Amino acid sequence: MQNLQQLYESILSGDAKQARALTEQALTAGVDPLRLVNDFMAPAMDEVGRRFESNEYFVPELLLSARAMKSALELIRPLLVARGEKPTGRVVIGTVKGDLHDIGKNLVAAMLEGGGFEVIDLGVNVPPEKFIATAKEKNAHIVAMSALLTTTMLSMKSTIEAIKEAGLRDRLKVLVGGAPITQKFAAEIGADGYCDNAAGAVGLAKQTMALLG
Ligand code: B1M
Repeated sequence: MQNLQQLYESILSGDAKQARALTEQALTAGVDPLRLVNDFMAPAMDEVGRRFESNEYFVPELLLSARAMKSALELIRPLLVARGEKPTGRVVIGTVKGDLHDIGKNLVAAMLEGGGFEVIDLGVNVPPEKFIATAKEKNAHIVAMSALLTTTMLSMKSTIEAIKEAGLRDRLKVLVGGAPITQKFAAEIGADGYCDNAAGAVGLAKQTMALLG
């Protein structure tokens, strides 16, 4: 569909107004919101990353594309959330300390809500003590962490260690994700699960709830 390819282009060029208008048109025409994300919006952000890496784009372009992506996602998020059924469990989610990337984390949060979870979103740059205090206060079943930088992914390890020290490790499960994270890294730091996309996070969280009994 011509318009959907334009959606990809508008995010790539950082045109928030056009990205939002095209998203609105596509949703009105009945296009599945997840298809918009997976087939056009996320690939556009991948291309933005590739251009950044090869010095074709710099931080201002990154910011413009992120703004266009967020603007389009504002229309999609409520639709993903509305798919939800009864609460399946309570998840505390955040992007780890030192990391300000939140587009993927927001998608995961929306999908989890849509999958029936109660989600407490702590935002970005979340230190271990904030994950712990909130998990305790809200009696969370799952702590989900996102990291996009190779330098901040190590915060996941320190958060898991802090959860252990706080005596909460037996009471809750820890899930991790984000572009630089792998299954191997997740296992090394002692996480209970990893997945590489927002839709997969729902299945993973449901399987994890089953383990809690
Ligand atoms: Co930055 N950035 N960035 N950035 N940025 C990356 C991550 C980078 C790979 C770009 C590149 O060089 N190719 C690179 C990291 C390199 C590295 O670590 N080795 C990078 C860099 C270097 C930086 C800065 C250091 C740049 C600078 O200032 N010199 C800086 C760091 C700031 C900080 O965090 N302290 C920085 C800043 C920014 C912006 C603020 C400009 C902006 C973020 C805006 C925002 O999020 N509000 C930004 C952006 C947009 C990107 C790229 C281009 C796109 C990220 C994105 O939104 N992807 C990114 C390149 C890339 O990833 N291709 C890049 C789309 C999103 C849907 O995917 O977040 O991967 P993602 O989420 C997926 C999955 O990973 C998974 O599900 C999501 C949906 O399917 N998932 C989970 C994510 N979290 C999960 C948690 C789970 C489960 C699954 O829990 C269970």
